[in-house]
Parts: sequence; structure tokens; C-alpha cells
Amino acid sequence: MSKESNRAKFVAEFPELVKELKSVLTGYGMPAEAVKWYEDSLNYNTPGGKLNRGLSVVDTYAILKGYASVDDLPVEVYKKVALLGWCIELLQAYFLVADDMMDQSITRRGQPCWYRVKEVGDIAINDAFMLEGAIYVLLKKHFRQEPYYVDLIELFHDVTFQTELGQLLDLITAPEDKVDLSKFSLEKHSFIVTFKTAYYSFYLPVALAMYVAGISDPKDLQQAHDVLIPLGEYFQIQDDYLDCFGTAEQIGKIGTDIQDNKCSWVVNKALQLASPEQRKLLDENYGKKDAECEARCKKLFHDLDIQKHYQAYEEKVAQDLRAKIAQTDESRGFRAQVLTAFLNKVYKRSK
Ligand code: DMA
Ligand code: MG
Ligand code: MG
Ligand code: MG
Repeated sequence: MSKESNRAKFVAEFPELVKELKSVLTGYGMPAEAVKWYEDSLNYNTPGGKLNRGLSVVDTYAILKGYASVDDLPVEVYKKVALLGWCIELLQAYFLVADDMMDQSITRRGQPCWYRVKEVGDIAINDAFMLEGAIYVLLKKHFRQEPYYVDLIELFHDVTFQTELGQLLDLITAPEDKVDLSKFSLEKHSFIVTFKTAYYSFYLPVALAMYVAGISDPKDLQQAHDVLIPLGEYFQIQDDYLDCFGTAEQIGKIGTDIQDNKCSWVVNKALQLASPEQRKLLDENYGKKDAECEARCKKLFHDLDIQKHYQAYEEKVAQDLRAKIAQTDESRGFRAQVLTAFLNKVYKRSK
């Protein structure tokens, strides 16, 4: 099955979930206008991205169970794993609605950020909570009877908290009114991105599929973790790179990291390479809510040939990950192919 029809099949599952969620509100006697609001929030914020995280749950499950294609999964099984995939997309929607408010972003997935939609504003805060809440409504409805139900819930809770820790460090390392580049380092960056991105984007989809497939020995969860966390770090470094060097058409969002004073990979790399004068330029222009200051930083990043250093990083990390994947112990049913499939999705991505 092609990539496009894979995606279409997954997307086709979503309306049914919206219906189920709406019926929960109806069951509580919520007025129609509130039900409509929730429906609009779900539809605006959940699909529309690349859906890589959600699709990965299905792909991983198929590989673990030895299906040649996702198409070969029995319908009921497909629906169940796709639902878990949508639960990650709901988690992502929750994080993004809040992230865009905290980062004062303008666009997301080629449309205005939810909080920037006219009638929405700060109501987006509660909408974010309700996108998260949807996860547990759906899990309860569809997985309550499974022996691994508690594992799924704990996993979602742990990973959510880890992501929030990452967001906390991301935010307090980027105060709006006090630019102090000496607070940045690649070590700190590594911690931030591992927590804010790698756990929920990379470890979570695979671990979910592993629980459903019954291949969840702690040793195998650890093997998955040990490749997926560095892979997720690589993915967020790409996100940081594209924030500065990608176009809005490409990435569906307008980069804000320079003006937001973010401890991004790009500025950390630049700090490593900068001469004293270049450092001074950064001290004076980074983290300012000013397009000209931003342009000066970008020019410096070009002068330092950050693109070249990024490409070198990308080659090295991909090579290291391939070597690590080659050492996977498949004796308990875990499959290295799960990890290779992930790496291939990420390697040299441009959006
Ligand atoms: C995103 O970090 C992390 C989470 C948990 C949403 P980011 O602010 O770099 O993301 P984006 O570039 O998509 O706004
Ligand atoms: Mg952001
Ligand atoms: Mg952010
Ligand atoms: Mg970013």
C-alpha cells in the first residue's frame, strides 16, 4: 500500500472518534454550542499534520506481528491500533495548542494557530486540556478490558509529564526580557529536546504498539528506548534547523526561535564557532522581538556555515544510529526493522 493511501486510511478513522467524543459531551447534557466548539477544536487541531506519530503506531504493530503490509491487518485490529495512533495525535494537538501560545507563534500546519483564531483566544487553554482529556476517554472506552490497560495509561501519563518537564526547561532557558547566551549549552539543549520531543514523538508510538503486540519485555522496551531517544533528539535538531533555514511553505509554520530567545541547536552551534566579535553580535541581537535583529542573527548563521555543520551532524548521527540498530537483539520477538523504519522517515527530512 502506498504512503498516501496508508495515510488516507488512518485519517478515515478520525471522524468516528470525534463522534464518540461528542457523544460523551451530549451524555453530560452539554448544550449544542459547546459540543460544536469541542468538535471544531478537535478537527482544527488534531489532523492536518504529517501524522507520523500516529501512523507509526500502526506501522510498528504490523512489523512486530509479521504483516507484510498494514493492509493485511484484520479490520478490528487495525481500528484498535489506529485509535492509539490518534491518541498520540491528540496528545500532540494538546501540546501544540499550548506551545503556540507560549512561543507566541503565528501559524501552524499552514493555518493560524488556534489561539489566534478570532473567537478562540485564551479559551485555547481549556481546549488544550480537553484535547488531552480525549485520550483517556478513548482509552477507557476501547482498552479497559485489556490486561495492558494500566500500562497504556501509565505510559501516557509518564510521557506527558516528561514532555512538560522539557517544555518547562525550554521556557525558563528562554526568558523574554533577559538574554544571557552563557546559559545555553549543547548539553542543556540535549536535555530539553529529549524531554520535550523524543519521549512522546518516538518512544511513545513504539512502546504503545509493543504493549498491544504483547512484545513488551522490559529489555525490549529498553532496546527501543535506547535508539528512539537519540533519534528523537536528532528529529528536534532538524526542527530547530528548519525553524531558521526552512521556508514557511515547507514547514507550515513561521520560525520564532531567534526572536523567542530559544536555546536551539542552531544558536548553540553558532556559539561554539563564533569569534569574539561574532559573539558580541549575537549578544546584542539574539532574543530581541525585532525583525532586523533577527535578520542579523540569520546572516551570522549563514556566515558561520551552520548548514555545513548541520549536514555533518546529520551524517554522523544517522551512521551511529544504524550501527546501534544493527546490534538489536531480536530473540524475544522485537524487530530491528521497527527502528530502521523510523530512522528512514526522519533521515534528511525537509518538512
Ligand atoms: C515543540 O518544540 C515541543 C512540543 C512539546 C510541542 P517547538 O516549540 O520547537 O515546536 P514547534 O517548532 O513546532 O513550535
Ligand atoms: Mg513552538
Ligand atoms: Mg516551544
Ligand atoms: Mg521548533
